Amino acid sequence: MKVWIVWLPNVGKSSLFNVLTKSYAADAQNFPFCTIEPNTWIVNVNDYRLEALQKAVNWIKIVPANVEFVDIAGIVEWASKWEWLWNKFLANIREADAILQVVRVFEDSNVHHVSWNVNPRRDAEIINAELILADLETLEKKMWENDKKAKSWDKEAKAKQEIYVRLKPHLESGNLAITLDLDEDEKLLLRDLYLLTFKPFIYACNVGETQMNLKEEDLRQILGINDASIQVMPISVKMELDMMEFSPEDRKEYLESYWITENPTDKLIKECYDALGLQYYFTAWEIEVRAWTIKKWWKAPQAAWRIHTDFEKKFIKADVVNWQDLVENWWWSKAREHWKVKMEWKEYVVQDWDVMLFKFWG
Ligand SMILES: Nc1nc2c(ncn2[C@@H]2O[C@H](COP(=O)(O)OP(=O)(O)OP(=O)(O)O)[C@@H](O)[C@H]2O)c(=O)[nH]1
Ligand SMILES: [Mg+2]
Repeated sequence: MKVWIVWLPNVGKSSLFNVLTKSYAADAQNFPFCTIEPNTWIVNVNDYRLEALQKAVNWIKIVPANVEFVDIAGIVEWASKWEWLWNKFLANIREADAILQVVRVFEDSNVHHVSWNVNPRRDAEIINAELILADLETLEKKMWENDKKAKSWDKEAKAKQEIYVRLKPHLESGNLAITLDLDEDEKLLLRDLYLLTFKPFIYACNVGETQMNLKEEDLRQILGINDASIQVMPISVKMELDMMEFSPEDRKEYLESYWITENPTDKLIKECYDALGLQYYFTAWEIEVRAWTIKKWWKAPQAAWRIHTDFEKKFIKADVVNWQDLVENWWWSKAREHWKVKMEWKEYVVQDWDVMLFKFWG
């Protein structure tokens, strides 16, 4: 699962990439188009619950979930007219499972802005207009092909045609495909277009240190984004860069001096992970405490499949305990004694706080 970091040039995309990956893998310098070739890195989804479980049961190893980030070249107004750069961008970004937009909100006259002044709402409109234009082009091509099929009474093509006809004016009025009102079946029919604005978006507002306490509503207002399905959060890349070499304790103290209690990078990584429609459950057995990535709403046998493909068919039942109950009781047997472990069957929908132990045939 890949999250692409997108926005105008010189806004801090590569710096954010370095911060998220705790590396200096991406070249981040003070000039536009510093990045041309994509940088890719797999990042752990840190979760305090894994550490709590590890401490409680005293096992050696933690295996967290992970997510892949890709840092790319900036896009500019009329990017679609710069053919070589634009085609490269499009060919790559279609692979993205979610798009992380890094918005420049911080003021710093030493850092050049491609539009000369800081105006997040205008910039958001520029970026979205380019993405929407690309989608319109894709849609128009597809409509043309699909109309031919629809004429020959292809049922699916007919259904698609109806959706396309609604989508076109929606995009033309400057709206993202993801904000079109569609039911689940209709959404499935749109999937094969790989539209850029149909992917989940997360806005990371790169703010100055003193703006870290801006609320989500304030940021939404600054950006002019009302849709609740689009995540918006602040991060100060500069502050994060300053903390790169800090110990966890120093980092905590530094953040607290700005009244920040939650680790902003961990929070952003988790937001991206959530936006991908993913969640995890835990296993805590033998030598390791581990987070297993599954899709939201997966049932117990599918969750078992993540561990081994055979396990879905061989699934009998699962012992399920809330991570906190396992931590408080220090061990499965104690948790059982206190009636904290439930037995669940095939239809059980796995929850984000579950620690699971599966029983199989054979
Ligand atoms: N003051 C300040 N400067 C920042 C911040 N984030 C990034 N910068 C600076 O902005 C400049 C550009 O940063 P990059 O991370 O290279 O930006 P980019 O978006 O990857 O740029 P391109 O690859 O050219 O599109 C660098 O000089 C950074 O040090 C920030 O939060 N505050
Ligand atoms: Mg860059």
